[in-house]
Parts: sequence; structure tokens; C-alpha cells
Amino acid sequence: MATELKVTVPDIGDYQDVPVIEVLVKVGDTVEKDAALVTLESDKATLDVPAPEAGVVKSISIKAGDKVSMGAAVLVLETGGDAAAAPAAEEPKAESKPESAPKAEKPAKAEAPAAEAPAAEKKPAPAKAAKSSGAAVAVTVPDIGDYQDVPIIEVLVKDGDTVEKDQTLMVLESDKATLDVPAPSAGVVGGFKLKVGDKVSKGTTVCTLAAAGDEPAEAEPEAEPEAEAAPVEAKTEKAPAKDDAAPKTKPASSEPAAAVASSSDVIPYASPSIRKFARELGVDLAKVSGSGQKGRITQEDVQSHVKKVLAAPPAAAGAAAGSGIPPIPAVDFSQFGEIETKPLARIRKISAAHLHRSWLNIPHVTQTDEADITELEAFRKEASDESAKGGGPKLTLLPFVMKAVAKAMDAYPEFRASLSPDGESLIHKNYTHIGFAADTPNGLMVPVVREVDKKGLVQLAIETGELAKKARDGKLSGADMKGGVFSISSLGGIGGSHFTPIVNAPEVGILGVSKAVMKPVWDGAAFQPRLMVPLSLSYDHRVIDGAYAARFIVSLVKLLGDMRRLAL
Ligand code: CAO
Repeated sequence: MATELKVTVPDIGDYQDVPVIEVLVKVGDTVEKDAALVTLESDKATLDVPAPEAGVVKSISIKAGDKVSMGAAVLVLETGGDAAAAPAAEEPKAESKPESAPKAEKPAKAEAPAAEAPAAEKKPAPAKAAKSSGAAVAVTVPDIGDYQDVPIIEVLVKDGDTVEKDQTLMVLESDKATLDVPAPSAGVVGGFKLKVGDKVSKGTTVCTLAAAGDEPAEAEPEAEPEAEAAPVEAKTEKAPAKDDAAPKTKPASSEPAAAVASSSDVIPYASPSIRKFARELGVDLAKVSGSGQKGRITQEDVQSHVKKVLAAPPAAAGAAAGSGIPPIPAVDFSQFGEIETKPLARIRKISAAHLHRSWLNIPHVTQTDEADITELEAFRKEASDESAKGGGPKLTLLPFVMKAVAKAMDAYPEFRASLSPDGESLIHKNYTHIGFAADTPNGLMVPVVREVDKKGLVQLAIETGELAKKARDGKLSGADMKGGVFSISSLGGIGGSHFTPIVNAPEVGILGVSKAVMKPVWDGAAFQPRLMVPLSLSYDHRVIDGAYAARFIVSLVKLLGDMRRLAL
């Protein structure tokens, strides 16, 4: 039989006239047991009033902006069960209460009224554990209603920090409430032994506060006098007006402040249900901007944050989005001098995201060596001059390196393979399409030359020249950049010795070619001047073993050192 159940504000400790900031249900809504119905929030605490039973909302007695205290009527629920099963919601003093709802057993407490100043303020006396002659007080967790063993979710100070009166020392969060524990007076923190995850109740010792200039004391539970961290109403009445729109920020510490605040410096301003929701999705609320009253984070804010992160390319989303790697804190460079911000070109953004993905996903190893291209270079110059005379293309080193790579792959075919997406198998490719990195005004592009193994050096020179031009003119098609099995990054025309190219996933290898230079090479009897080209082979170590890679690069060195081998 349907029963009407009046839901009232449960015992919320010394909190009186707490504003309703959100009514989360409307008449006609079906709610589950424990679903948050309304969110209350003072300047120090946020609490959800949960549904004591599953049911349908029949009427609502409060609206956002109302101020409520324990026992205030919230709404009427029509439940399917026996009304006697959930009397706690009807009457705060009832004995039978839903387990997960805040208990409503006790009337509002009188022994520690909010307006009472903390003991430390009224009659400061040296704390027993104080190491100095100055006054030090032990700070304890204030009356937080019927909440016991509430976990600490954030600790905002450490020993030695100088805190202002009312500054938040730590934040507690049960499954229904989030509460700041504020400093009852200004002072220097000492003996702060609690940590995130510890569970506290009313009276738990937090730390000591010594007068500035005194050495902080070790906190001891029996230290006298004890100063309960000021309850919320005391703060509401006594605290100086604060910027309502601003989210709560971490307190200043006695150490020099970091030059720039990172997102982790902001305490998320959200109700317990939103915190829980965010936790379930793995969302760091410090990165979500709140659109609710006073900048509070709403469920929609969390949802749109998740959508934004999922839609963003990995580079923009930051490594932390997918890999758990902490993001690099933002720096306001303008504080050091004049700056100008220019948006990245589209190509650069795409290649940045791709490189980032590859760098994060592939365990890279880079193997280096040098190839003696003295003879090759003599031949290249001669052939290039002949080609130029006949109106043909200029022959650079790149086609030779491509040809050598294609040949080496015949002996080491795993350099043409890709790891299957599930990582369970190796996909061998029986074609030899090789990409080469082209430096363009818009950023890095990697056009692909098809069937390198089947083409001659002049043909490869023509195709690389055409593709490089298309890349620089921004005319490469998607198809021009697809299908590669391996990439070459040639920086030899620019300079430098070795470098560590990033594998172009899902390929498993990339060869970096640096500038060839004349070097004295010992031939067993004397040093000979030889033109040596540095090679840097990066590979995916999940697929390629070090020995296999070393054999591959040695094979390349031999092929480039003696081009006759290309014809074998
Ligand atoms: N050692 C010495 N000289 C070299 C050389 C090497 N390894 N590689 C090329 N050169 C010479 C060429 O022979 C040419 O000399 P001449 O003008 O005297 O004939 C000159 O350097 C310029 O060559 P090039 O770079 O224009 O031509 P290429 O075919 O070697 O390279 C291309 C074409 C598209 C690969 C190149 O222009 C380019 O864009 N390179 C940059 C690649 C890049 O950005 N890589 C980094 C990617 S991130 O890892």
C-alpha cells in the first residue's frame, strides 16, 4: 500500500539555517533509496539530503535559496512499502532510521553552539605539548552531526604553515556530506599527522596552532586547551565576507608560493553527490569549471567536461587524460616578459596528437650506427649530374636509403609488420611502402612511396621530389600519406649527428638519417678519410628485439657501404 513519507533535514551538527542550493528532484520523479534530493551548502559544508526510501516525489516544500536547519520539511515521498519502515525521514527523533541516510536521532546540539567562539579564542593557554613559551592550542574536529569516521579527502596544510583564522585545514567527505575543517584561530600548524584517507569524528585531534613566531607544538590528544575547529555558523557570522563567486582555494603557506597556480591548487566546489559522480567517472573536479551558484560544479558541468576530454585529441587533452600522467602546470609566461599567442596550424595539431600517441604507447629503443657512404656518394654525385644533364631529377641520398631499407626488410620482415590492436598477434605485410618525413611550413608530414622494392633510384628520386613538393604546397591527399610500413626521417640536408625519431604508429620502426661527414676511419693499417652517415633506428620493442634491430641496422650499413649488395 502506498504510504506518504515526509522527508526532513537530518541532524547536520551545528549547522543552522543552511542555504538550499539545489533541489535535485521535481514532483512526479521516481527516486531510489539514498538518491540525493536536495543539496545544502554553507560556506564550509556541503550536504545532500538523501531519500530514505525509494518512492515518487509527491510535493516539495523547499526551493533553492531557502535556509533550513535540522527537522525542516523537505518533501513528501510516496513509497510503496510500510511508512513505518522509514520513520527517520518523518521525524528526526525517530528511532528507526535508514542506514545510509544521515541519522536524525539527536536533536540539534546545544553543547557546542555554532555561535560559541572556539575555546582557544576565549581562553588561550599554553598547550601541553608546546615546545615554546608561546600559546599553542590543539585543534580538534568540530561537531559534524551524526557523522562518525568520516574520511579525510584533502589535507591543505602541513607542519610549519602559517594559517589565518577560518582557513581550511582539511576537507572531510562522507558519502553524503563534504565539510571543511577550518582553523579556529590564526597560528603556525604543528603536529599535523592526519593524512588523506584517515577517518575522523568529532573530537579527533587535527593539529596544534602556535602563535606566529613560536615553534609549533606536537599535537597530543590530551593537550589543553583544545580548540574545536570552528563550526560553520560561527564562520558564517564571524568570517569576513568572501568572494562568493570564487572557488575555495588552497591556503597560503609559509613557504613561497609557486609562481603559477595549477589546477590542483583549487579545491573543487561541488556537492557530495557530484563528487561521487565525478569519482565514478574518474574526473578530477579540479579541472572542471562550475556553472552553478557561486561557481559550484553541477552534474552537467562534469558531463560536458567528460565529453570535451573525449572529443579532444590526446595532445590537447593532456597525457593525464588517458595515461594518468600528471599534466604540466600552466605557466603565465607574461610575468617574465612580452608574449604573443598564435594558434597552431591544423597539420601541426594533428601531427602533435599522433606523435604524442606514438610516444606514449610505444616502448621505444633507438639503435645507432654509421654507414660508410664514400663510394655511394661518389656514384650519387655522378649519377645526379648525369640525370640533371638529361633533364632528370636530382639524386639525393634519400632514394638510396629507401632502397637499402627495402632490401634489408627482405631479410628482416618484422620491420614491415604491425602489432594487432589487441597486442595478440603480428600482422605481416607483403608490400614495401615507405614513408618519409617532409618538413613543411605547416609542420611535419609523412608522404608514402609505394612499392619501393620494385622501383629504381631515379624513379624513387622523382616520386620523393614530387611528394615533398606536394607536402610543402599543402596538396598531399590522405591517400598519399597512408599505407606505409616503415618511415625514414632524413635530417641530413640540415645537419646534426644522431637523434631519436619517434616511431610512426602503427609501424614498428623508423630510420633517422643525419648529416654525412668525413671521418678518419682505421682500415687496419692507417686512418682513411671516409664519408660516414649517422643512422638512428628507433623501434617498437614490443615487436622488435634488440638483437634483431642491431642485425637490421648492420645490414643497412653494409648495403649503403657497398651498393652492389642492393642488386643481390
Ligand atoms: N648527409 C649529407 N648531405 C645530405 C644528406 C645527408 N644525410 N641528406 C641530404 N643531403 C644533402 C643533399 O644531397 C642535398 O645536397 P645538394 O643540394 O648538394 O645536392 C641537400 O642535402 C638537400 O637535400 P634535401 O634535404 O633537399 O633532399 P633529400 O632528398 O635528402 O630530403 C626531404 C628530402 C623531403 C626528406 C627533406 O627535404 C626534408 O624535408 N627533410 C626534413 C625531414 C624532417 O623534418 N625530419 C624530422 C621529422 S621528425 O623526426
